[in-house]
Amino acid sequence: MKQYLDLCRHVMEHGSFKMDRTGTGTKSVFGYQMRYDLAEGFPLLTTKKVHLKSIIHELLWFINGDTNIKYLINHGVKIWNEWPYEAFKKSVDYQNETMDEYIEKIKNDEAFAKKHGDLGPVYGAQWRQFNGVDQLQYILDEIQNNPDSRRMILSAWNPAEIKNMALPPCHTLIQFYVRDNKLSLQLYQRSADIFLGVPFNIASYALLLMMVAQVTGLKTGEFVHTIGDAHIYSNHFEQIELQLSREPKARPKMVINPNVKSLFDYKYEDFELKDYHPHPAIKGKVAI
Ligand code: DHF
Ligand code: TMP
Repeated sequence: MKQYLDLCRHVMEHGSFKMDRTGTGTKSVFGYQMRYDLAEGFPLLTTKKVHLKSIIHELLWFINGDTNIKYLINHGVKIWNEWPYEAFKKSVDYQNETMDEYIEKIKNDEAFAKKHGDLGPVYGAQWRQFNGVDQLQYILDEIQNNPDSRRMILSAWNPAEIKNMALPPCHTLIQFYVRDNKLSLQLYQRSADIFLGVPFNIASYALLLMMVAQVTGLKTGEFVHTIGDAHIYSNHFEQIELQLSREPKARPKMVINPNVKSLFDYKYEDFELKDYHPHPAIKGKVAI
């Protein structure tokens, strides 16, 4: 996708060195915006293979209001493992378990999972019960009853609860917009790991937009992606350059089971990706 490659090029060329919380070091710019018209296909990167299964399960997990990694682990999704494991290592129950042993315990021991698999009140909790408010239901009601509204906002950033979260939300705020029977969504992402997080974030919010459009009877418009600190970690430069050297392929298509009528009824099997022919996957370390 040209938009993503332009972002990579922009940060590689114009980013300034900036140290960060993880001690890795980044090239960073402040403030950047991309637009994806969903009529042109599903915005999943083709310059590396992206693991869509993780993205779909993570999104269903958010929508269900879940914040425990047990659901993800049960479905073979590993992307959130590091953060609760780091918290577990600091707890009194830690007895030098490796990551694999920790994951086995989450799988097999209900009480252990409850105590040590939760990320705190992260996305799912805020989406469904921000101080008691079901923000997703509010958005659905507003789109149906008051589509011209300029108040269709969902915030994951809950200042009073940040201290209880394993990682403060990176995708902090979204706004919906309806015009000419088309639904658009804009994301404000405060902090963006361009190599690892961003390909997931683009596909995830594009999918959420399609899912909400289907259940509200609207067509899909644009996904607008606005970023605060847009950074490439110093140990991802090679991976980014490799992608810049690759020729992007045509965008794949996402087909969603048209029989689903409620946002809360979607299942993994309701999604089918077609015509995805990406370049090979590229590995990179995640900064913890
Ligand atoms: N921390 C940092 N430093 N960067 C992130 O992107 C990030 N993302 C988080 C939590 N903390 C983070 C949640 N999202 C991967 C992708 C997204 C994600 C976390 C991790 C990741 O490791 N992706 C690999 C493996 C994919 C897979 O196993 O499915 C990739 O190659 O895309
Ligand atoms: P920070 O809390 O210090 O900003 O660190 C969070 C890191 O995770 C940062 O590199 C951004 C990245 N990130 C994403 O890019 N997308 C995501 O969805 C998540 C959860 C994190």
